[in-house]
Amino acid sequence: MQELDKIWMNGELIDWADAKVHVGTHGLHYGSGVFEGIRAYETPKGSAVFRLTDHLQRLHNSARLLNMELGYTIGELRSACMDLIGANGVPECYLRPIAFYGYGELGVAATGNPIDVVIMSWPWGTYLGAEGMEKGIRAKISSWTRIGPNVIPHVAKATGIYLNSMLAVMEANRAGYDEAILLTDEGYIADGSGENLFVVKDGTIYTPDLSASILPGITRDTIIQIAQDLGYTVVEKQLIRTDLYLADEVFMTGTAAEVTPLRDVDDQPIGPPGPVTLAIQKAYLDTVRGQSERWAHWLEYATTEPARAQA
Ligand code: PPE
Repeated sequence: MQELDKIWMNGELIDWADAKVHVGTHGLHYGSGVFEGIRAYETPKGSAVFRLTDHLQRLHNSARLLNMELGYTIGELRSACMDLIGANGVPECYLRPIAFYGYGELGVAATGNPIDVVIMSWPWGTYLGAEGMEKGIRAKISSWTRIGPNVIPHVAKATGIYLNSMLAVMEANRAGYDEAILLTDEGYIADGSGENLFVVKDGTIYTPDLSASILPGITRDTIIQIAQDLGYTVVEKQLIRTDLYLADEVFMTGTAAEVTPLRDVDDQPIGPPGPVTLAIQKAYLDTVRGQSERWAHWLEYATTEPARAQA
């Protein structure tokens, strides 16, 4: 990870090296935290954070589901993100707000533990590799089932949930694949370890509906709107693994992964990235980079004009 100058921690911008917690932190022992992943892009009008308010709204929702009082409004966190971008001077970066039950008592019930709220930022290139973005990645259905609505609320972007993702992606990587696809308890397609999934068949786009155990992805929502705008029909419904094997095109979406094509699933070839995936990938990248008037309202410009990072 490339270290930058500052981290925002509990209301203050502090030096990167000083952003520490005690080993007795509740969140470390029990995974009791919530987080976000947000990208800021360099655009012709300066650094713009993509759908920042929507991400912070999801952070608030996640916190609510873990009975966690963040102590900062969405507006305050929004200003904190902007201040951090300005302080670090890197216009194109990944932002990682995280809130967790802090140091106090140990024991599972977190009653009385303080809540620590932190925002980090650092440059993060392509999630699944530049080659993956261009040529497509290889994915494998995981032997791990996606956590379901009565296990941990999957609607929350909670830190503990990511053990599920970690096991799945490590299993896939060890077997020689780039990414894992998790199925729900009932066997329907859920999501990747860190992405939502889309299937293209006979010109129509399909994606698992929100009642499947998926994270309600902000990129997913973005892609649905962009695809409809481009004239495609998007159907949200339960999908099964053979829908992937027989698909014309499959792609994954996420803040980190952006729009990443899949070239095979479980060694069943899907082929090189197809026309629908490529059209949507281009429209998405144009949108986040401020090249699209249509979706300009999704860009929230950093208030301070950050200096370019020193090479
Ligand atoms: N599903 C999962 C399980 C997930 O983690 C993400 C985001 C998504 C779907 C897509 O959500 P959205 O970013 O709102 O479109 N994964 C984040 C974390 C990745 C990581 O490795 O850390 C991300 O993309 O930032």
